[in-house]
Amino acid sequence: MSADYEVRGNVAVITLNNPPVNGLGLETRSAAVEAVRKAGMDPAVKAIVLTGAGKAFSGGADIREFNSPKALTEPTLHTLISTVESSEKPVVAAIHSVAMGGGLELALGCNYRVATPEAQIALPEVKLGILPGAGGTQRMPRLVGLEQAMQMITTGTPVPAEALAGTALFDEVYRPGADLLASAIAFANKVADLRPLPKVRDRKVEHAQPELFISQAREGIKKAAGPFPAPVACVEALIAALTLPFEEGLKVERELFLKLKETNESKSLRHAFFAERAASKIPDVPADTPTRKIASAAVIGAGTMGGGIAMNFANAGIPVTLLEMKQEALDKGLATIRKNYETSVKRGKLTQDKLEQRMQLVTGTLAYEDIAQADITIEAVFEDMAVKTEVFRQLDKVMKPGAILATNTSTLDVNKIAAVTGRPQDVIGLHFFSPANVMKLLEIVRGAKTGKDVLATAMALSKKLKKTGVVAGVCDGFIGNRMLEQYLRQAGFLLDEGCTPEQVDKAIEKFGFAMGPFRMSDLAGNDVGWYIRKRRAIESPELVYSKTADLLCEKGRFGQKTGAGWYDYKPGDRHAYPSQLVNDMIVEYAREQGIERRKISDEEIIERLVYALVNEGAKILEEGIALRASDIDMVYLTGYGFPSWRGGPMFYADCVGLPNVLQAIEKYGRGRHGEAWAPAPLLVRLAVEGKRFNG
Ligand code: T1G
Repeated sequence: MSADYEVRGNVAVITLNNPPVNGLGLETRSAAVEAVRKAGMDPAVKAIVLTGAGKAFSGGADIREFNSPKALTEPTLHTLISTVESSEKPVVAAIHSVAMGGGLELALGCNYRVATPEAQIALPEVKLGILPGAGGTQRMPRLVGLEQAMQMITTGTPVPAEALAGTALFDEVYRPGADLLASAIAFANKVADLRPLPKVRDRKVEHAQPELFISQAREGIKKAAGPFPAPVACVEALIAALTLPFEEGLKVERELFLKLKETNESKSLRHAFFAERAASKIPDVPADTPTRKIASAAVIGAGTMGGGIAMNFANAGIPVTLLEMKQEALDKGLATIRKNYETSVKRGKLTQDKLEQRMQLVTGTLAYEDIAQADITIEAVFEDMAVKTEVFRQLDKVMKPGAILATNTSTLDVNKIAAVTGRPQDVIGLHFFSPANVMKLLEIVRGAKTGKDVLATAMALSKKLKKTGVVAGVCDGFIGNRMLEQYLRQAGFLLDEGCTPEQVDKAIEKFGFAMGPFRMSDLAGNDVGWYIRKRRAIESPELVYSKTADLLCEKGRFGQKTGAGWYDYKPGDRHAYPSQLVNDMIVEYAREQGIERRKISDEEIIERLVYALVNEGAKILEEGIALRASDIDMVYLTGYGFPSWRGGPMFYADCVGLPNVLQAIEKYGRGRHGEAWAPAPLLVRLAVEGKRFNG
């Protein structure tokens, strides 16, 4: 948590040293200011090199300090940067690996910058709902020009240093493998006596057509920003850089930064940043738990899910074998994979070479013996316990010792599946979300006997597959689908009581969901839920549903795949057209049930759908099925299209205030099917104690 100092010849070397990414927390800032001053006072020192220890120059301001007084405790990041900028001896920033956010802004305050070619350069603050608040919006356009600066600041996308080698940002970008520190010291010696010292603030921001830039930038960002205020503020800060003197531009940037920091959007995005990283931590599985090698995989079932899962392995460079019972199904599955890749090539997201490379990694077979040596198998057959247990009996017979046997079940009991094998410690749930090669979420379902090394391996694999792995305990629906069940029950009741499918969908999509429940169900297939409700009617007859979904399926309206569902569809057109037939069916059903339909507000629709998620989430948390509230948020942010600027259902409830959520739940509990609204004891307790789900 500091900055190291040493003098080599006439050059002072200051090394930021706050693992893992040299976040510019208070201690590090203080040590760095101290070191710059020390170098300034040492007559033997003619120049200063500033660099970072370990795997980064610096990942930026320490985001963990944002909600604490430390962020504004001197020396602030501004003080550190002005200390560097006002140094009477040249300061050279030597950048490797990562220079992001405040870390890059610190480098912009130096007189010179040198870098390794692959160093990732970014001002990613916009991804946290803020903007570069330590001069980045004023200095970056002075070095790389307005358009490049706007692209980097409004998207937050990292750029390798070598891509910026031709700009004034870097005085040197060394060849791969060069010794950065030695080169930087040599550079520092070379410029030690050059005066005046170059300062970024002394450069001008130029543009051939400033007025046009301003109008186009403002117009363009409004469309791109959606509900997020930060990108719009980024443009205003850049316009200040173009139109105002440096110091005044800094003031505009500061005001915008302080405003954005307090928005719920930014708090939500910062919450998600840490939630994603927290999810990979399993309290009783130490971070250094040995993991099993995963150099090959096999997927059982070449359907939509199986094919998508196989693509994840091919994308990660892991050879994968698809196993099917019939050649026709296998051929169809392999052809679908190739077609998916061809679509990516058409969209320019994949090269033809990459397509061929990935297809080389995907093979097919009809024989279990052929997959015996795979390090992991993932079963993705029909969602039926008898079918799945038969597959696991086969796998138990043929798979090599130590192979991980995973099931992609979306609701079934992983313990029952494990019980049919002689190796329950090797069995785990890996619940991918459709389309499996696209959706980031991976629910890692821990069986009662799943080995800790298997769990650690699954979490490491989720990162390798670029998924967000979230550990769930065994229950019907794990985390996401168990909560979705209550969400869909409310959606059905809303139809009975007065809504149409499009009214419910529009309301929740206005709240920010990517897709409302009825459009989503038409996409996934209404028969999926139909099958689950039939199973539930036997297992949990007390669970009451609106019958409209069953009536829909009895008419064969399974959704897009049958050209009709809650909505009507036209061939080749995925647009959902409201269906008079379905709307009449809903009204008729309510009449038969003696339900007096009423006008229902969007607010009620949103509360009933979102608080149904929150209430069930609280039960899941209390039962220990989810390890932490932020895990539940990650499930909904990465698997169910919950609006990212609201931070997930549990974080959103925290922002609304748990007493307000509880009050609404109690109100709905006094209405029709009030039994569905029995408040979770944890929610009641936290609301009474004035606490939050997310600590
Ligand atoms: N502050 C605090 N902790 C951070 C951090 C940061 N800036 N960046 C990473 N960490 C933690 C992270 O939570 C994790 O912790 C560990 O470091 C490894 O992270 C004024 C105000 C740098 C590309 O947005 O993009 O500067 O889980 O797993 O994959 O304008 O971290 O181990 O306990 O992600 O190698 C702007 C955010 C801040 C960059 C490294 N900077 N970080 O990726 O490691 S705002 C950012 C990243 C700012 C100024 C404003 C990545 C990375 P733990 P990791 P990685």
